[in-house]
Amino acid sequence: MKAENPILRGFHPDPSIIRVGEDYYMANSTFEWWPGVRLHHSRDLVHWEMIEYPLNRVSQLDLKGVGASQGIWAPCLTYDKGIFYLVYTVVKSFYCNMYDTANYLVTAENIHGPWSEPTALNNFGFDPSLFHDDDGKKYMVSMVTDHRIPKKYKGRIILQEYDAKAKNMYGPVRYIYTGDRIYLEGPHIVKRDGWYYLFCADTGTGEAHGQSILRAKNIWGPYEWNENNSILTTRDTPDFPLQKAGHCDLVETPEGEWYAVHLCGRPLENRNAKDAPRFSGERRYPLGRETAIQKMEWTSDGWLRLANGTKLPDEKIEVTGLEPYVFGEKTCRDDFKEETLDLEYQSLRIPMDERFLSLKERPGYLRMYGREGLSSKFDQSLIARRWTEFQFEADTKLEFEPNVFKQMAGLICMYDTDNYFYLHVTCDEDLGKCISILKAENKTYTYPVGFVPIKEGKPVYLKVSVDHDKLQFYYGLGEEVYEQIGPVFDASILSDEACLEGWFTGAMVGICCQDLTGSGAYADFDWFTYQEKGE
Ligand code: 6LW
Repeated sequence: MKAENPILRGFHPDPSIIRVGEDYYMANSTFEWWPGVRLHHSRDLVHWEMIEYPLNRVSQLDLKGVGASQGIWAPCLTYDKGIFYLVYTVVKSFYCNMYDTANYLVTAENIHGPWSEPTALNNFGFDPSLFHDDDGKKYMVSMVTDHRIPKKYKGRIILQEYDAKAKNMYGPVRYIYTGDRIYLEGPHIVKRDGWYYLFCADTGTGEAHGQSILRAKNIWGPYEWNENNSILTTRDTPDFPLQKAGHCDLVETPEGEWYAVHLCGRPLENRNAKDAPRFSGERRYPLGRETAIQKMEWTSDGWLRLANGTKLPDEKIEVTGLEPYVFGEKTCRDDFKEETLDLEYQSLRIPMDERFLSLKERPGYLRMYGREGLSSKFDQSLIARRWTEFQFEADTKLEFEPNVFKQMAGLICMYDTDNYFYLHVTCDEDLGKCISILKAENKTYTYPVGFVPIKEGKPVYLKVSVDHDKLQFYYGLGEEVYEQIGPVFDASILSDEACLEGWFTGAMVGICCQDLTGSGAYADFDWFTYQEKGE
């Protein structure tokens, strides 16, 4: 059975994986998108199904006001004696070259929840990872970087004990890696044959990214450096289709095979890429950082390496010893007939509760109440899903009768609150109901087609078609017959590389409604589709 990389497509960075019996679970970062942390399930490491967001109550996670690419960073999922543990960082500000990085822990007896209220961990690193030792002790390993002093004190790894009964960190905080060789982050500890392995992402998360391993007989060190580090990287192979490889976590199958999941990025071969100098940020990755899987092996002298004998990830790997376990195909069309929203959708920073939308008010429709504007980091009425391929189409049908220019509803392709393409229905004092496109590129706003009047009282069909770096909108009035609107946009601006405030997420497509008058005008969405298109 072959796993085709990436196994989780579109914005799914910082994977953390566990096995519990026959089940594999993986957690990924969600940043400012609500609810927090995506959990996927698999039985065969090839097919994955999205199952849960463990941080789904405001009492657990309050993201109002957080900046782009802040919020939830690098969750770590572990399991010990019947309990699931999830530790993660919540970033709320970046100032003076410093992130504040508060760490939290939630637990559950069932992966589907309920997940506990968070315990704040008095620990000052980020990318926390919990390690459960055989003697019952628990440790938290995390990374500390001090950006106040350029090049100094960067990428250090700290270790401290965690007291599960008292729910607190205790004892000394010790540096087990002081940053002398390479910049390390995203640490995990793995124990095997009497060795403690410190398994870390190295050299940032961009095109120079890699994965390194160190080992010690004592958990507190000293840790021995592996002379083959980085054991996984694409930093020397710019033409390789999976770039940015690194930030791994390990899992062992019941048959003793080892696999690593890691983040990677598929570069868009857009006009910027051709002559761009390496690591210039000109090569763009609108699908964000995605999750891939590699087969690993232990060498006779007790080090870990890729089973393919190189440092380069495989695009496809053979998974052995596990029975195929396939999940039902998901349809690409959502008719909003269910009682709850599909798990693929996320909202910005806040839950989409009844203050923002209703699936009951008009059965078969998603009624979305207009709230704050698209720059708001507080109460936006918006749901979106990841772009998962370079070619796709998404469309929606909506009924919306705005009576002032401050009311808008439509279809959006967005990276963050400063970068998006928004095809929407609104109202103009002179023209009446009209359709328009708002483009935001790092806070520069334009209306490339102005305002095109349309008839009142008719449903509007809105569609976007994305083909690599080309993004084209369409609309139809009263019936599903589309005509092109607006220029071909450069889709690559919706990427970590192009957006100035955030660097860690990926492009999304969704629907939203704004009413800046505060009177709660609503739009009724009949359906939303997202369909990948083949090469
Ligand atoms: C993650 C850290 C990182 O916590 O990016 O560049 C953060 N390094 O490992 C977000 O993915």
